Amino acid sequence: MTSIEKNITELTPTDFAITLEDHYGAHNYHPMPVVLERGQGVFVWDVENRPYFDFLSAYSAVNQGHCHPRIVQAMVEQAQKLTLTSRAFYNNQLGICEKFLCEYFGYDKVLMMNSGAEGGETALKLTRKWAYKLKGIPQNQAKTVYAAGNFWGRTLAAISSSTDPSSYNDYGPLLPGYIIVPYNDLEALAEVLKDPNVAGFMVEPIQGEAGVVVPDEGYLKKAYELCRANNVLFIADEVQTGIARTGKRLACDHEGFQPDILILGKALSGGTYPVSAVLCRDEIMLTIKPGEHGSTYGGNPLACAVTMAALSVVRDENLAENATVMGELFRERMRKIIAQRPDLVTLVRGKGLLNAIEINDDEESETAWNLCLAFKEKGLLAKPTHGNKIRFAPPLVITESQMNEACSIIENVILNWQ
Ligand code: IF1
Repeated sequence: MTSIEKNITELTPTDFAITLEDHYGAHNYHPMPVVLERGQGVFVWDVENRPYFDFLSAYSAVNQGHCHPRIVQAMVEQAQKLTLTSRAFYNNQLGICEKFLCEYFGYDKVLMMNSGAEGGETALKLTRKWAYKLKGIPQNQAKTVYAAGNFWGRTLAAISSSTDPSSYNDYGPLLPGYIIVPYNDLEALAEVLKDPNVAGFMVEPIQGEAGVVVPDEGYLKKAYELCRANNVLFIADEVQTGIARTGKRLACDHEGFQPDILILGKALSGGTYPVSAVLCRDEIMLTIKPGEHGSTYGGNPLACAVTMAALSVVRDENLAENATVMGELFRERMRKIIAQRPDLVTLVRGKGLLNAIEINDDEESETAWNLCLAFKEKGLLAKPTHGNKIRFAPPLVITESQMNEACSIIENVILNWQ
């Protein structure tokens, strides 16, 4: 027996799982000390059979709730028939899924990939192709604009736009051709758009990783209009905000405009399978020719079956409407807590069921982490972001009584905090 095998034999199921991950897995995460085994709707259970409200929803991938029966059924049925063909051949699910996606979101064409980061990469490649083929930018001169605080994944293209050193430190050289402007700043955007070599502006309608930063009302629409006036593509990263999370089909729907390029991921599969998609007009999509982009798993029949089921659930169960109502209830309850403990919690912000509270402590302090540990002890899972913010994003299927119960857990912990 190796030393690890000797040591793990007497551990609790929780410590056993944590010890194995620690010993054999890369240390690229710092999870909360809870080991989950199953999930249903808004709840997950740990290996000791303790239930928790899931107020992270796998970073908004599980909008439809854990193991939604309709999605799982579609998955199992398709998995028993055909899972992967590669794009070297046609499959009978891709076309109907592409039609479904185009009609659901109102675009001419869609390109399916797997992760959100790949969706972002695809959008960037489309933007550059469009810049050279149609806008007439000289080869290798195209620039793309991003907002400070952006997060769109871990690939080199994604971290090249990051303003967070923990994302990009020691991974250079990074991609050239990037411009960063402050978020929620139209003047700064207008200024950089004057450069004729700017091809696109990629932005999250609400910045998730940055701590659920909601821009001023009208910012997105005006940014879109500025892009339009300068023949620059507006690329919406709705990987986290899309699919009813903020109370509308897309967060951009709140301001009534259609992004030139739309990136979706996460909840496209309801948390069952990695699926992402990029949607745009023919003019943009058809700049990419056969052999110029793709992936082995992108658009596979299993992904397609799961995607159609996951989006049908969002529509049939009115999840956007529920997110609006439950989000208002949540923020109202948080405001009452803040009124009693302004020394500990300074504000609540968000839209629909993408919300965060800010803890009255600097980003290096452990208060938010310790609060999350206390929530966990009382049966609710949430995670701090950027040190002093706690994101709350339950599955959109949450009921009013479940929301009230969850808010009471948060309330009890905060009001009794020393
Ligand atoms: C991690 C946060 C969330 C995203 C937006 C693209 C992607 C993401 C707006 C890439 C991914 C993640 C991934 C996860 C942590 C996380 C996150 F904590 F960083 F802030 F969700 F809020 N666009 N978000 O939020 O999608 O390639 O991961 O499928 O640890 O990287 P992906």
